This record gives sequence, C-alpha cells and structure tokens, in this order.
Amino acid sequence: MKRYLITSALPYASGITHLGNVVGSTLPADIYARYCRLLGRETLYVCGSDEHGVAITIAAEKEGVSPRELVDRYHQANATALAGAGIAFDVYGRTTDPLHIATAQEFFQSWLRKGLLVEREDDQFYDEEARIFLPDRYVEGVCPNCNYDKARGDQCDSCGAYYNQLELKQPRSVVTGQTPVVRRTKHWYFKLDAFQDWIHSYIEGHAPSWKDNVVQQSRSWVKQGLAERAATRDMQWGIPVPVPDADGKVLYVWFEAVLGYISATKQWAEQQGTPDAWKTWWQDPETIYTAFLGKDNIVFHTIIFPILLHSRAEEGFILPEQVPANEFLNLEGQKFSKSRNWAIDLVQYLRDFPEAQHVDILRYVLTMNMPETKDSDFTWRDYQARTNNELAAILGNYVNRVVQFTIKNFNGAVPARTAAEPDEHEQALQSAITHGIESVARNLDAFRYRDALTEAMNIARAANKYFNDTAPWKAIKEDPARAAHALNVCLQTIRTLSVVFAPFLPHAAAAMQTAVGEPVHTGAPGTTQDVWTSAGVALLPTGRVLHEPGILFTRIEDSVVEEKIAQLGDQKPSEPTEPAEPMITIDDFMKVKLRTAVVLQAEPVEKSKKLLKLQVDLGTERRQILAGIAQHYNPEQLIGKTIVVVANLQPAKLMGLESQGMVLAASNDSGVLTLVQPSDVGIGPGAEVR
Ligand code: B3M
Ligand code: ZN
Repeated sequence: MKRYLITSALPYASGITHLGNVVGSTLPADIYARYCRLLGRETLYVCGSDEHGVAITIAAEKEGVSPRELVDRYHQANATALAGAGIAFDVYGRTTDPLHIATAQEFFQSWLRKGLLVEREDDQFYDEEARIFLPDRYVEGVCPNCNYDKARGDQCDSCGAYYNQLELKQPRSVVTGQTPVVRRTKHWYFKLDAFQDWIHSYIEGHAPSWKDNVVQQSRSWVKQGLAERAATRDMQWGIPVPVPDADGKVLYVWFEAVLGYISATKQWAEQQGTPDAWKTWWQDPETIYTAFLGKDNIVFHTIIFPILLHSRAEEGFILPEQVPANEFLNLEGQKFSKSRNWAIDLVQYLRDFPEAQHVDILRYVLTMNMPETKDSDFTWRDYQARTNNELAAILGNYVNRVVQFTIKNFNGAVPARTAAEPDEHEQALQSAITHGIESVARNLDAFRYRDALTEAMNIARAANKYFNDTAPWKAIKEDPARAAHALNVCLQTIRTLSVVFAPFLPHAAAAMQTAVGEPVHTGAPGTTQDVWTSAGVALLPTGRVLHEPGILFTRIEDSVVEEKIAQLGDQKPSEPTEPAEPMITIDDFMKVKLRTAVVLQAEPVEKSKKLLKLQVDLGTERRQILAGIAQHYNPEQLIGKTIVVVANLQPAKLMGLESQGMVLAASNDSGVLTLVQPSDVGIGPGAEVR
C-alpha cells in the first residue's frame, strides 16, 4: 500500500516567515497533504526550523542576541504562525534538536567510512572582527578579470568568470566591511563528482514528470559537472564535525538541513511512541516522497539531498519522487524586502486579520496567484476583489441563502427528494460536480493549484446556477414538493463543496459540514479517511437537522485595502533603497551603439566554464568578443547566427584575452538564458539597433 511522504523547505529560524515562504512551499504542501488524507492515503507532512548556518549568525548579530536565543524565538513564532495559517504539519521539528544532531553526525560518519570525504587544507579569507572564516557569499571585491567592483566571492556577475575568492582584488567582508586576512584551514570535501553519472540518470529518469523550472536548473548544474564541495565550515554555531581535532568546525548547513526532514520524522515517531516508525517512511519503497520548496532551493533537493540519500542506498533510503518547486511571489509589483518594509509577515497578517475566514481568504488568494511556473504578484486590490466577488458572492452567499431558506421554510431540516428523475437543471449540476471533483483531483496530483481551485469554484458557480434556475422561493408557492427537491439537491451540493474546498479553505469547509450536520473532515493530520470518492454522492438523509452557517466571508472594504497599501514601505528603510531600475535619460541611452553582428567563429575559453570566444562580422569590420554563454550554447550552435552587440564598449581583458564589445542576452531567475537575435527579416551584420 503506497504511503505519501511530504516535506516543505525548512524556514530559517532567523525571522518571521513571510508570505513568500508560505506560497512557495508550506501552502502547496499543506493543500496536497490535506488532499491526500481526504483521499484516504496514508500521509505524513514533515517540516521544521532550519536553525544553523550564516543566515542565523548574521541575524543574531543584527538583533544583538545569541543564535540560541534567536532560534528559540523564531522557531516557536514560526510554528505558531504557520499553524495559524492552517498549515497542518504532522510534525514541525527543528535542527537544533539532539535527534537531528545525532542523525547529521551519523550521516557524516558514514560518508567518512565510505571514503566520500576528502580532508584538505586550503587558504581562506578570515574576518578578524567577526572572527569567522568567510564563505564565498560573504566576500566581495574587484573582479580579477574585468575590474567590476561588486564581484562576489566565487563568480563575477559582470563577465561571468569563475575564480577562487583569494583572486579577488580589494576583498572586503560583507559581514563587517573589513579587509579579510588569509588563513589556512582544513575542511572535509564531499566527493559529489563521484555521483556524476548516477545523478544524471536520476534527473533524466524524473525529468518527464518534473516541472520545467526544476529540470532546467538541475540539468544546468549537472552539465557544469559536479565538483567536490566543502561539507564543513569554520563556525562556532552549528553541528560539530564528529571527528577528533575538528574543534571549531561544523557541518555546512546545506549538508545537514535536508537531513532535517529525516530527523523531524524521527521526532514524530518518538512522539507517537514508535521510535522506529520513521523507517517505514524513509526506508521503504512503498513511500512516494514529494518535496516542496522555492526555486532557490531546487538543486539542494534534486542533486545534493538525493546524493546524500543515495550514499546510503544499501539501507534502502528512498529518493524524492516529485520536487514541485514554485517560483517567487512579488508584492505590489516589487520583490519582497524586509529591509525596505516591503513584506507581509504571517504574524502581522494574522494580527491584522484575526478571524478564521481571513486565513481561508489568504490561502485562497495565494493559491489563485501561486507562482507555479513563473513569478507572480500579490496585490491588496486582488485580495479584495477575490474575497468580495468570488468567496463572498459565489461560495458564501450560496451556502447562506440555501441553508437560511431551508431553515425558514422546511423546519430547519433536509427536505425530501421528490422528483423521480433529475430534470435538465439537476443533470447539468450533477455533470458539473462529477467533472469538477475529477478535475480538482487530477490538477492537485499534478501540482496545478490555480487550476484545481478554479475547478472547485466552478462547482460553486454551477450550484448557484441550479439554485437560481430552480428558484425554490417561487416554486414553494406553486409546488412545495418541487421546492423541497431543489433544496435537497442544493444541500447535498454544500456537502460536495465542503469536501473539494477542504484542502484549500479548511475553516469554510468545516463550517459547511457543520451547517449540514456532517462530521468535520478537512484533511487534518490523524483524520485520514476517504471522503473524496463519495464527495458527489447525495448522502444527506432527509430530515437531517441543519445549523446556521453564519457569514462565511465578509466583504473587504476599500478603506482596509488603502490602509494596507499605505503601510508598505512606511518605515524609513534601514539602508538606502536602490531604485528597482535606475532611470537614465534618452541622451544617456543614445551613447550606447547597438549593432547586429553575424557569428563567424565560436570556441571555448581555456580555464573558464562560462566564457566563449566569438569572432563576429559587424558589416564593416570583424571583432573578437568574449561572452559568458558557454553553459547555454555549444559553439557550433552559434555559427551564422545574427546577434546584437554593444559596438562602442571600451575593449577589456578577460582571462588574458581581449574582448572588443558585449553580446546582448536575456536571462531569468530560473537560470534560462537566450541571446537577443533579430529574427523576422534577414537584417544582416552592422545594422544599427535602437
Ligand atoms: N532554510 C530556506 C531558504 O533557503 C532553507 C531551506 C532548507 S530546506 C532543507 O530560504
Ligand atoms: Zn568580471
């Protein structure tokens, strides 16, 4: 019998989780977990706090507390806030838990025994003020190839060159701004490259059923070739490396956080009083494992974590079957930013909107705007429109009218079905219900949440049509039996709606079930029972006592929306805010000379993984241009292509070669890059582009 293991990315306990994390991983995971339980599937939804890593230590310094105080504060705050948003975990663990520390150290020791770790001494930048060695992400400086002055520790965003952080000129620590010193330090490197062939087959084997954004990023990483990766860090805060003479060394957070899913399951098993029960979830081929996360964590779940699990394959560890990563959610057209107070954190939302209905409204709006295949936007106007025009006007209004009318005219009980055969109205409704239930299920099993919820709402639309077409308020005067039959059908449909909406709107679903006297089933942990299969069946017995449903959804007024929008960005930003795109004048732009060019030759650049050396025809002259596109184009693909180049750029030296211009390319956050190419007419080389 298959069982469904579900995890969602562990929120850092470095602050209050915001709507971006909710819509990226915890909400889709919760909806899917509730749906599985409502189908009677054996389900376990595991999550918890990620409590180690530089993200924690930097946040602790900013707040002037110890890492322990920070994680204790936010672990609890996030667990409470997520539960408040109806995210129903079976367990919400934490990576400072002793069970996790033991699990992570056990994995490390198994890697040592298997010879998967290489001990190596290396020079690394050390910040004497912060007293930490600096991971690449925390060093900035001048690019050794193109003199770009905000180059990062391992790669230059300007020319794409890769280098060791020690090659940076004028290096400075991002943590304190100080110039770091060089110190020798020893680390244990995991031999990811030993799994190159295996991970390629794992990814290609799953690619047909994975979302495109997940496949793209995973393939791009594998194509670059896996390399040894430091599995340890020099830090005080973290999981101690379990070997002698490793003082001050901890496991690198990404080599232990993903193991947090396993240790949280152990925590759950202990809480159940069956400590070994975690094995039926992680070491049994009957388990189907789905990992939910945001796009910035894809490769840690499609490459790193599978390799760590596969490194103990002989113990039967299962692998992620599905990794439905979501893209990012923006807020009112801009990226979420806590420092610019351009964010909505969950605690604040639940404080401002304290009723259960507001949790459902938030879940509904976030799901209808879920960034399933591309970044999406949350706006307060959309929040208001969907509440008023959909939830209140279609779903809430229907439930209220039907139940109130029946209570008033049929002694508050389910009236008898009198028609021998369903008329055309009832047939239409029944068909909409049958199609709708199947569509919601099919879309949820494919992680298409917007479509699934829309299909559920379409059943509510069909129910409204049936109610209005049969008009019981008229029928009751001429033919009370016909009115009774129509209301019976409408009440049966309320039960149907309560089941299909349960994964999305658990509070409203419970209110609907209570209104028609049904037991509450919203897919919460510990309530696994198949109520989905019979969702479209008329199970309410005649005479069943009804209860006032109350107003399921209250309209959102303009004043509320205006106030919420005004609150954004109201605090003076703690750091000068960069304008999203610095404005330039038309004169500025006219200085840039863009021209078409035809690629004559293309070849790789020695020692660079990103650069290609192009010879291009600019019409009146030939140029050599270096372009950071090697991971996206094979040289032979480029010959003869018409591209666009910046023709009046100062020549620059890259990897010892002269580059006489710049190639224009577009790239997105998912790592997809494409050259800008005039395509519709044979424009030829040298044409001016404006
Ligand atoms: N703590 C979340 C993030 O990168 C990270 C996920 C861990 S999942 C094991 O924002
Ligand atoms: Zn550079």
